[in-house]
Amino acid sequence: MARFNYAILPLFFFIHCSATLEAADRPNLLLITVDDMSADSIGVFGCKLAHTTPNIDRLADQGLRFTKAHVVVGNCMPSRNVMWSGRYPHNNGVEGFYQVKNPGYPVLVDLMKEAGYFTAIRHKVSHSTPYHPYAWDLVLDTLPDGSKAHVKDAPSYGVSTRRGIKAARAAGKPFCLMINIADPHKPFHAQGRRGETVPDRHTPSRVFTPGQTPIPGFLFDDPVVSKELAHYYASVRRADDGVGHVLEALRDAGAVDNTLVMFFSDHGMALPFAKTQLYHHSTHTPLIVRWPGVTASGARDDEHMVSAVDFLPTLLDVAGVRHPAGIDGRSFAPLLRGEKQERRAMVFKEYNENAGASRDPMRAVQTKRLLYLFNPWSNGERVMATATNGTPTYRRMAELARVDEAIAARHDLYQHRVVEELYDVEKDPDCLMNLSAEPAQQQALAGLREALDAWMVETGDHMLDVFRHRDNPAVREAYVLQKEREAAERRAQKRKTQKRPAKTRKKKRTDLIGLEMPESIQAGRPVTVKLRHTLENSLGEQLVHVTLKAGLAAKRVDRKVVRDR
Ligand SMILES: [Ca+2]
Repeated sequence: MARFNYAILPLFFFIHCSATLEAADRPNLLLITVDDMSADSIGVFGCKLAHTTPNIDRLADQGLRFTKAHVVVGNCMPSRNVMWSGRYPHNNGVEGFYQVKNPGYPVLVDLMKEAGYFTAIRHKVSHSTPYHPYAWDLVLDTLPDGSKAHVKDAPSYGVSTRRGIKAARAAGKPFCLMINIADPHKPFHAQGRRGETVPDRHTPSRVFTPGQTPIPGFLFDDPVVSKELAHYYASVRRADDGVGHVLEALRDAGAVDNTLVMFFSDHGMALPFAKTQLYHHSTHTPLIVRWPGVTASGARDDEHMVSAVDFLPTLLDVAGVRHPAGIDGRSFAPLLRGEKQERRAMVFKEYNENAGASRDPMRAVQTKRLLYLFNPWSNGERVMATATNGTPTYRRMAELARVDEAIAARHDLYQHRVVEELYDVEKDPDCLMNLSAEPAQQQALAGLREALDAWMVETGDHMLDVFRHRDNPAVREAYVLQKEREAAERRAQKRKTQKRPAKTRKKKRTDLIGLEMPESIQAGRPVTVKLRHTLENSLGEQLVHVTLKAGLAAKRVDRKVVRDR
């Protein structure tokens, strides 16, 4: 509490005076998120594999589901910060995985606390607010015996929910509970680091075999991919188990009738072309809202496009709390009541940097039919750094690219992209056919560029100028280099402040590895580096990580894990 944000106190005062509902009249809010789950992994959202999500499907049957909802960002911390600030990344400052202290704007936890709610959170605490620890009344990461709950333990999410509700009741307040389930984030159920099957004591209520799993159209049919997807879908099922435990805890507490439940995923699956991208399956989120007495059972909204930037203003409306100034989102509360809303024909999407502070900025606008992407980082040489590079599926794609022309083309696109992409997401949701050069699409393309320009102006996006000069490679490159420098400086600063005191640092061994480099290295010629190492038996098996970094920004271009043979 000592670090409470002074900058936003005047806003709180304003909100306090204008609140229209008494705390006792407000519904409880139960926000359930899953991590890295594609929308179409869920039964009611069209999963081609049966039995992945019985609990989530049941929730959808009892509430309203939005079939055209999207998150703004394809990776975790930036995506979640959009939701709980109601601001796009370029306005909330959380463009990557770094903290923003004294952000100068209130987030969900501030606003709900001020409105009289008891606020509690399970998991993803540091990713759900601009800095950590934030002002939650209670963090639910520990079990009643004081031990830390395992994030892959589905029943523990029920335990956390029970504890949160109990604490809110003891405080005499309605609750705003955010339960962030860790599945199907990597590591997938029973999947080892190299894709092998390993023991996993957190068993889902159902597992799937490689032959059963559907292969997303943006990937390719291969035993390695199929095996990885079997691990993924078992993790989807384990996430669903977690949702079941959370909803059971709510039922047991007798709180179903006065609680709004909102369910969604923070972005798509952690495989190539989904997570860390802005493609359709990267951002399509399985949004479900069950608000007893308000949402109709089994209702679906296929008409309106809603965005995660709208979550905060919507929840503020539900709770009768006045919106703070400066938010980008717009409440879709009327849609919960089954009404219609104008200006819900498109959503805007934004990506800036990955968890390793590598910058590959992109912007996108999506309508019900079309998706337009602008990728200024694409210069023909730069390789996108993404978390999905570490997957067996990616390694298999790189391997097959050497012998299979179609996979080689996909691999090249994955690594280098092109500056502009246009997809017909109605016919081609996997985004396989770039239509940006099609004469028949030029009018639609111009309209989308115009819409993106207007959004950049309206929201004060720092990419506006480069977007307007998108045909000039030098302008694009200068922008990306500038952003890479800023990210590198931020990372250096973070390392400096995170350095542990000398006494706790282990003394490094410097005598185990020797490198033999050639006397001279010529561009374009292969380089042979000899690695000599002397490993003591006591160290057991070791893996050698070889990372190739480019330029002064030390941007990672490739990384291999080498096993001693
Ligand atoms: Ca995530």
